[in-house]
Amino acid sequence: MQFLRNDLTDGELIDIYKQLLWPRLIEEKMLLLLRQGRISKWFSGIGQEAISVGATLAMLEDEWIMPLHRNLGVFTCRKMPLGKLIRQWQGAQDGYSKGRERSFHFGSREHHICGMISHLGPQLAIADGVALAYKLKQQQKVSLAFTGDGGTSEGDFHEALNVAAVWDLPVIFIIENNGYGLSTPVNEQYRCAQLADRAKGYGMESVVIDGNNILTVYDTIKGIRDYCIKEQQPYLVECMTFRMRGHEEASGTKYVPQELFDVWSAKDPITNYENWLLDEGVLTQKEQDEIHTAQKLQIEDELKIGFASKEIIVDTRAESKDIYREKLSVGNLHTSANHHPSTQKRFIDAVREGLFQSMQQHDNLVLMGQDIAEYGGAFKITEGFIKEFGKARVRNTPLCESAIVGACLGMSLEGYKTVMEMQFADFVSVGFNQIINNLSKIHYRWGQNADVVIRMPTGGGVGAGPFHSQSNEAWFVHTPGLKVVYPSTPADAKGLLIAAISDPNPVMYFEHKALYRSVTGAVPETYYETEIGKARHVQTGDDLSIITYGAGVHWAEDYASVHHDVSIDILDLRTLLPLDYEAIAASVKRTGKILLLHEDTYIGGIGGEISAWITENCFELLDAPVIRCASLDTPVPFNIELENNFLAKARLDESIQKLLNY
Ligand SMILES: Cc1ncc(C[n+]2csc(CCOP(=O)(O)OP(=O)(O)O)c2C)c(N)n1
Repeated sequence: MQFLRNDLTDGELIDIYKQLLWPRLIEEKMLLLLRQGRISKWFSGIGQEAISVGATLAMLEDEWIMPLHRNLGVFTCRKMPLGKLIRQWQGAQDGYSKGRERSFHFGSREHHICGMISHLGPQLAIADGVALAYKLKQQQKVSLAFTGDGGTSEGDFHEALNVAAVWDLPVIFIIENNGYGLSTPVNEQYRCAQLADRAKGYGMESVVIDGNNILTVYDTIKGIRDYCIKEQQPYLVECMTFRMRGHEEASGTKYVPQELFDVWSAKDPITNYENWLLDEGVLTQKEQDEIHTAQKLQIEDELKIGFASKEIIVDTRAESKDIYREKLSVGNLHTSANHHPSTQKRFIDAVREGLFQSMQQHDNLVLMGQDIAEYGGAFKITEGFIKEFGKARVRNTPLCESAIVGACLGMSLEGYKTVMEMQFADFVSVGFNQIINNLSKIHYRWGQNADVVIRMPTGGGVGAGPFHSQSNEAWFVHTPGLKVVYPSTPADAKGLLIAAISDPNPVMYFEHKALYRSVTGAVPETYYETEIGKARHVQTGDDLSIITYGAGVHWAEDYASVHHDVSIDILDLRTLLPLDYEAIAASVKRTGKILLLHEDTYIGGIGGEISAWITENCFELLDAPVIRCASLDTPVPFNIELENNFLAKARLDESIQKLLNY
């Protein structure tokens, strides 16, 4: 192995040696502890240390890195104390995630390390978001993300690299090509000669390097970092290396031919570097022994700290509280005082006004979506926005929902707010993982918030067929950490959008397409918030309550306006997560007969959840079973007659009569 010292001093070469050796010795100790049953699981990076260490040392300390499960060297080079790391790996209260995360699935703002989720690929687009933030702030910085060879087969890899190229982002993508993805060898993973060749297809530069040579990795990444900053471009680096142990310790290495171990043992990154330092006279044998001894002693000391962690105190309140970041300032709430002056506005214009005023209010707010810039979005909500706010803040995105949600999260890491427009709520399915597993869980896992709003043009009734009509709010209500809002009036459309944007948590904002141009109402002209988590009592009645939201509110109101013989109480939920249980209970108390009405399909719709809650908590107040009126359990059909039959509205009268006559 050829080492090129360039202009590194002896002191710097020795420092690099210490940083390289440290994760190896830690791992060797961990493997011992694993065999003794003192730790439960270990993902080994033995043989690959030069990549994590060389790359991290080449970066500034406050540049974000997105590591994976074999990157202990990233954590140690960012000077995370080993004692606390051990607590983290044991699931202790005083680790980096309050006992909530395992192995390397945690991050730390202090160390500019973004914690991975198990799904691997999602890390890459977060790096895009961070790089975009650096670019918008005109900082001379880059972000860096890791992937394995296996991870390059994920769609997230393609999306993230494409976005980085199209947006000219200063991101370094490192592939650690260690020959296997779990047990799958690379010839069953991809067909190109080198993974770095893929860069050409994205329009970015790339290089293949020896990932076991610490000075090569360090020098290459340093140079690439300068390039990315100067040229404002991404770069793909393929580091050739080998995984010397199993995927994780329990899984073994039987599927790996012995010759490969022999070849790669000779290329061990630490022994080779050590020998070179000795040959060059940079290090004496005595100094090398001293460094080993000192590090081993330090490990023993840190182990004592690590294993002396306090017993975990289980506190359910703290568990629930930490799913959301607390909102520090309460906004200008929608009250009768700020109701004036108001103007009659269509629902769509209210959404637009809420978005526009939020852009004026928050300099750090950036909009992202397909066709939202010059074209103004599929529904023209952002028409004219680039004239006012510029293309940097109103960003057309390539067609890649997953990467854009990930990029929004990356922007949060650097203090930005983002609103992403899903062109149709249906398309969220291809961005699902980032929402469900990253945005929603990140605050609970390691205290980082996802300051992201996803606008979801939703619902049927417009003859748009199965993939432009779905009601999918229930998917998100089932995910702790998200907030789900769903306005039915223009005033709430504006107020809830403003509230969602000023909230530091991830909010799914559903806007019903059929209401856009069919509903008009008084909308205050000021910048105001409709409080998230509070239902609206639409009208009082005695015979039965309709608890509903979105289009359902209008169906209920229309019904009540022509059926004067029935006295109907109507509650508009406005927020589906968290639910306003107080308002629900009050409605049950008023009538004792509850109809849950929603456009979503019957099985698994939120009506089932609310019904269960009412039965558990308000049973004595009921005069009849809770009844659900929902759409049919079929996809949404295209033909308008079929769609009308599909929608819950077709069964509203029948459901009301059933309840009244109980
Ligand atoms: C989406 C997803 N599918 C499958 C897995 C299970 N899994 C964990 S690691 C791994 C192999 C990853 O291989 P590679 O990207 O080459 O990284 P390496 O482990 O070799 O460092 C697999 C299949 C996962 N974590 N996430």
